[in-house]
Amino acid sequence: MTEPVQLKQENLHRLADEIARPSYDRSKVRAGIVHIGVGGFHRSHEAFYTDALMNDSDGSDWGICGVGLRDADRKIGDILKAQDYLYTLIVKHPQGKLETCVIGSLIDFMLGCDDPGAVIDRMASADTKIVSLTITEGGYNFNPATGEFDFGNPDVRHDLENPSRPKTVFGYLTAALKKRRAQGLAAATIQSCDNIQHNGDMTRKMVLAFAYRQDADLARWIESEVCFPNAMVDRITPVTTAADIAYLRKEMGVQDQWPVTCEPFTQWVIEDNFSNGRPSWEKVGAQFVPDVTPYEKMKIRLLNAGHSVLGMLGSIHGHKTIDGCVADPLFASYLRRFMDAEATPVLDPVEGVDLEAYKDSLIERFGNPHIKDSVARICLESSAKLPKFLIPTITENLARGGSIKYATLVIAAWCFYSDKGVDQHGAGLDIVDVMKDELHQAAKGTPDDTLSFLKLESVFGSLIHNEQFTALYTKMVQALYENPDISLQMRNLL
Ligand code: CS2
Repeated sequence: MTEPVQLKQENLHRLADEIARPSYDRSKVRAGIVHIGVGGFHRSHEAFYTDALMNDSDGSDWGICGVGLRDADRKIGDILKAQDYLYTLIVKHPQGKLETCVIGSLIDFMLGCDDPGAVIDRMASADTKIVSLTITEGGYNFNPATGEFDFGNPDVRHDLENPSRPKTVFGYLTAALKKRRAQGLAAATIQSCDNIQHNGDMTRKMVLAFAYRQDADLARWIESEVCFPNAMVDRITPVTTAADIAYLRKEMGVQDQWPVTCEPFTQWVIEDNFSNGRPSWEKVGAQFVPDVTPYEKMKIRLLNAGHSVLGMLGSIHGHKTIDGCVADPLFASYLRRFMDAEATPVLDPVEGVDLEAYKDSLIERFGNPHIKDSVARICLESSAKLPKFLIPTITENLARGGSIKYATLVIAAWCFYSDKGVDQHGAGLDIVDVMKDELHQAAKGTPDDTLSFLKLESVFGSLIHNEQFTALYTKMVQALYENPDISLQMRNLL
C-alpha cells in the first residue's frame, strides 16, 4: 500500500475521494470565534457546525482560534499546528457505516500558559465576536452547596492579584473584556457549550462574581453589554483510540495524530442572545429558540444522567462500555425505569418533543455498537457531573414524594467505587476526578458510618439531612458492601 498522506492543507487534494474536506478557501477565513477547551466534543460539535456553515455559504468571518489554558493542552496544540489545524472527524453509524471528513474551521491555536497576554489580546481583538467555552462541568468554579462562585480557589486568588497573567477562564475573560471596553470595541458574546442547565446564566453569574471583585465598574459594563446565551449541546463523542488513528492510516490513507470520532446524531439548541453578531448556524441544523430551558433539562436529566446511571453501575459490574451496558437486558430495563419513574416526572413538557420517542432514541444511541464509549469516560469527574445530572432529580422527587430508588443505588455504587476503586470482581478501576482523594476519604468510613460519604456537602448539599433518602441509601450501601454483585440490587428494584 502507498504511504498514508500526512494531514495538511497542501495535501488535501491527495486524500481519497470519499473523504469530505473543506470546499471553502481557508486562507480567507478569519477567526470570529475564540474557543477555550479544544477537546473532542468541541471538535465534533461547534467546530463541525461552523465547518458545515463555511461549506454551505459564506461563513468566512467565523473561523475558530482554539485556546488551551494549561500545559496539558500543549499536545493538542502542537498536533493541530503540525496539521495546519485540520483534523478528521469519523462519524460512526449504528449499522457500521463510517463517514470521514476533514474539518477546516479551526485556523489557529494558542496556549495561555505560554503567553497569557497574547491570548487576552486575541480575545480582545476586533475580529473576535464570540468567546466560546467547553471547560467541562467542573470548570465553572461553582460551589453547589452555596450556589456561589468559589473565591477559595487558589487559582482565582492568583488571578485577582495578577490580572494580566491569569490562570483561570474567569481571569482571561475579565481581562479581555476590560481591554475591549478600554479600546471602545463592542463586547464579545461569551458562549458556554457545557452540559450545565442554564449554562449561559451560570457563566454570567460566575464571570460577574469574579469581575465585581476585581473591578466593579467593569463588572457593570459586562452586566449591561455582554450576552451569555444558554444552549443545549448534544453529540456523543468518545475518547479517540489508537485503533481510530490506525483505521485512518490503514483504511483511509490519512495520517492524523488526533482525529475525533462521534455518533451521527447531533443537536444544538441555542437562545438567540448575542452581543456582537453570530454565525448562521441555523442553516446547518442548529435551532435558535427564545428559551432553551426545557431542552437542556430534558437532555441533562435523561441523556447525561442516563449515562451516569449506566456508567456507575456498569463500572461496579465490570462492563467496559456504554453499548455493553445497554446490550445487557438488566441494565437496559434499569435505565428505562430510571428514566420513566424518576427523571421524566420532574421534567417540564418540551414543545414539539415526544418524550417517549426521545427516550427510545437515547437507548438506541447508547446502544450504537461502534461508538464504544467507555464507562471510564462517563465516570470521569463524577464529582462535577452527578450534582448537575442526577442529584437534582433525587431532590426534586423527594420534594414531590416521587420515586428515588433507581438514582439512590447509583449514589451507593459511587460510594463503593470511590472507596474501593475496584469492580465487583476486584479488578481495578481507573478513577479520574479532581476530588478523587476527598471522595475516597469520605467513602472509606463506610459501612461503619453508613452516611460518611454523604458528608461531602459540596457534592451532596443537604441530602444527608433527608431521612427518607438516608434510610434507603443506608440499606443499599450496606447490601453492596456485603455483596458487591450490583445486579442483585438492580434486579430487586425492577
Ligand atoms: C456524558 C457526555 O460526560 C458525560 O458524562 O454524558 O459527555 C455526553 O456524552 C454528551 O453530553 C453527549 O452530548
